Amino acid sequence: MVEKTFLMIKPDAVQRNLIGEIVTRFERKGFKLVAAKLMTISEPLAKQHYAEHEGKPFFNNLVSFITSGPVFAMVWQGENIIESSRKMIGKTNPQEAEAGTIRGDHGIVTHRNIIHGSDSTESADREINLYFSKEEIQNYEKNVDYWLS
Ligand code: RTP
Ligand code: MG
Repeated sequence: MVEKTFLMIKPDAVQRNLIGEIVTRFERKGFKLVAAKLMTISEPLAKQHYAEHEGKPFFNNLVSFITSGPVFAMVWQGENIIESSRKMIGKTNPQEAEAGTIRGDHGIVTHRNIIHGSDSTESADREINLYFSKEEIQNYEKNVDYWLS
């Protein structure tokens, strides 16, 4: 099934010049970028985004980290992309994430783990709507051969 998911390059990876590296992985995989923006998340938006973790010991640090600098928010589209992108991202703790995954290849600590990805169709819908208006999401076909001639 063709799905959309919300992926967000976190402030640590923006600072470390990893936007291009990460976007390239999803492009090479064959997924389609349908929305993107560099933005700074407000505290209320951060709390809404991570509402499921409210009250947990790491919640306050998570909110201050995610609001500490620009993030690169994106919507990607593709077959089974929600599960597939979570696999490409790897486990929450980069030290447990397999080599070859984004967190496994580029991260060291859980509190600075490079990228966020929606974990279900419900979270994908919710998160896409939190960050993007309908007008900001593109609906387009790709035809590489056309643009090469
Ligand atoms: P994310 O939502 O950011 O994509 O990460 P995730 O699904 O892999 O992990 P999740 O359980 O949703 O946790 C959200 C973020 O909270 C931080 N965290 N710290 N035990 C801890 O110290 C702990 N557990 C989670 C991580 O930064 C994680 O990405
Ligand atoms: Mg999560």
